[in-house]
Amino acid sequence: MYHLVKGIYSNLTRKEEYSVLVLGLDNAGKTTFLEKLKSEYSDSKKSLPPERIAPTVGQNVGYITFEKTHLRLWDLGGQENLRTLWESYYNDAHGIVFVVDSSDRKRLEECKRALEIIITNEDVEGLPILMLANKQDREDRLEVEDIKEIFNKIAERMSARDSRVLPISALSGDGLKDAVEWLTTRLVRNKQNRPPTLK
Ligand code: G3D
Ligand code: MG
Repeated sequence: MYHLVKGIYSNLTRKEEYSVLVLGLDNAGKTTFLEKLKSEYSDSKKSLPPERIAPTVGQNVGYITFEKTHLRLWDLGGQENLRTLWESYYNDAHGIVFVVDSSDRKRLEECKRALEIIITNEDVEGLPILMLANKQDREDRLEVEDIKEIFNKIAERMSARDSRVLPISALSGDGLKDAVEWLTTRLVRNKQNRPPTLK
């Protein structure tokens, strides 16, 4: 009886969890984005203040809960020599967030190439992809419309899948809620193709 009740209880309390990869060039703001998310949506609300964030070597993992959807976010190092490691995470991922530094015009080409490499990988097929035009608080930023235009050509190749470009400031938190809302809706919608992990 104990085991039966315990079984039923753990079935009822099991959590569905989605894994999201936070990718983008180094210095795009991936770690700042993850820490800001943690400070607003994780249970413990523990996060690093911006001045303590160092360049990421390896990975940071953060858990957040947004309107009953549980996300495990992987912030992977973005330096060129670390990008080849991203591939090994694709199979277990449910969605991708690609962070762009809107104020870094010089690296937009590199950024496009990095995104192209991701979306042409067959393990990523069908996954929702959210592109974040970050650092929108900076005066020298490109507007989100300009970023959209640049990435539209790539997005055309993602025909059947959900993709979106949204403006944010990971530093101030502006746009964060819209981003998480868009993402969680798409992850749940894509549940049949990539079922969440049960915890
Ligand atoms: P990464 O993890 O993608 O490599 P980081 O990037 O999160 O380490 O951020 C790189 C730098 O960009 C940091 O500045 C960080 O404060 C800054 N940054 C991140 N997001 C924003 C944003 O929305 N607005 C502004 N203005 N700056 C941002 P430092 O000076 O510490 O290198
Ligand atoms: Mg980092």
